[in-house]
Amino acid sequence: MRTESITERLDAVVAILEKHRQGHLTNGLDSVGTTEVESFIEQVESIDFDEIETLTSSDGSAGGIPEDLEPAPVIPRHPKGEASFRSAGEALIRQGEIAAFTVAGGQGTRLGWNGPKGTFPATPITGKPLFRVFAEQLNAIDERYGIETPWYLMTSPLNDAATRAFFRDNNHFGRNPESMLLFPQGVMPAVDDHGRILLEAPGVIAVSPDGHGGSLRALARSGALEHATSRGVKHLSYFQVDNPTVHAIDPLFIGLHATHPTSSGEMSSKMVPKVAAGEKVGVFCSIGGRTQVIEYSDLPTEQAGATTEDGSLRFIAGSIAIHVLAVDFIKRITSAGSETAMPFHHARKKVPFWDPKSGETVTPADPNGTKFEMFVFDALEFVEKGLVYETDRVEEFAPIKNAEGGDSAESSGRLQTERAARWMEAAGSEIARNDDGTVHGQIEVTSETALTGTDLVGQSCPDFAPGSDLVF
Ligand code: UD2
Repeated sequence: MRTESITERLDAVVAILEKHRQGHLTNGLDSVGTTEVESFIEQVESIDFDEIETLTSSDGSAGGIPEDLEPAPVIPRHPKGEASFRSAGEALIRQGEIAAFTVAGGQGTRLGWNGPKGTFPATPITGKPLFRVFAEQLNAIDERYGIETPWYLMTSPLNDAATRAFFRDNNHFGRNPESMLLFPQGVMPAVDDHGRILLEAPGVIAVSPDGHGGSLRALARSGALEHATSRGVKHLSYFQVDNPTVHAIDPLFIGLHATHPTSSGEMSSKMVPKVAAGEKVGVFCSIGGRTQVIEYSDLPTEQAGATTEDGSLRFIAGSIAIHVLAVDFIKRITSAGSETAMPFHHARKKVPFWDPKSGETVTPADPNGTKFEMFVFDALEFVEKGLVYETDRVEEFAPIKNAEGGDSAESSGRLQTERAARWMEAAGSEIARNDDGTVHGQIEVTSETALTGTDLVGQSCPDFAPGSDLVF
């Protein structure tokens, strides 16, 4: 229990602010109540001002693209020894060494959905929310391997309560709540162009989530890594909340990560070949022999468009933000005093702020501030041998990011149907297709029925009447 009075704590906080030339943050504090003052004190106490000073004294550029940039080596689909790598992955799953890890702390601004993104209806016919899609996959995995897969779910302070309520209201979609750990990610203050932290309202500092890269330190701070260790979990299968076709736990990928000679078993990633030079996905590269991702916005147009002799893109390995990370690796790079701190990226944004002169909140028309975010793929820099494995876009990349157009619920729904149709066709079913090759109708295959196309082979699939909605 704290023994200092609120006045003493406030005095200490004011001194810190003055020292770091952030004294303006106390503007308007005399107009708010004691509870608000206390929460202001807590906000200030949680800020690492030295970190902010370091960040604001640089422009955030990574120092340009290195000259020795090469495409990263990629393990192709159906690699040599596929069956034995899959068995190795299955053995790890069966031994309880694998947990699922979903990052769901994003604000989902582009989607325009009023609630956590994981509550968004994602499947084309029954409109199952994203969280349910993942929970059902894990239920099927548990059933198949006779285990209870721990599920770590990172929220943000902005959507944590709503996410918890959603799971509670839906009986955790059949998951044991004790095997689920929800925890909020950290936040970072937003600054103006002079490095001054912005106020959202009197006594309220403008903060935003610290990026999906913040998930690694959030795993450490929340006790999730200890939870994992105490259950014998060695690796986390990492995926984003926006992709309903992700294979939440993929035996082959896990087996490659843990046992392939070109992997150090620390962090592995999936890629799909980019469809166009300008596609908005990070690209796997090799720098000084280490695998890394260059974000699409940082890859110069010249390199993004460069082609090989056969005309395909030279930097073709698009990151779909699916990784497996070893628990020990995350511990190592997040431990106190670690020299492997991940960098922050600077993003110029429109940040609404409270103006003490007018006493009003201003919503700027143009970017007025900088937010700081970490990216999880920057952890690759600390990986000795980072394996990249190619997967098929239809098979597992149908993200929902936008309200309409590309990467929307509609485009994702079409991909989900296409995947189901391919699975059924491979199992011998007839699927009616339109002249342009798209499926004439919609199909949803539940995880209980099949986790992959192979699971359908030998099952009798129902008939698919052209133009119908088929769920099975
Ligand atoms: C991300 C990748 C991009 C590509 C694409 C694939 C970055 C910077 N870009 O693009 O290279 O792989 O995904 O779909 O990663 N999130 C949090 N907390 C945060 C910010 C994000 O949990 O503070 C989660 C968010 O809920 C979502 C995911 O991270 O699940 C992706 O975030 P995004 O939508 O900002 O990334 P995007 O689509 O620009």
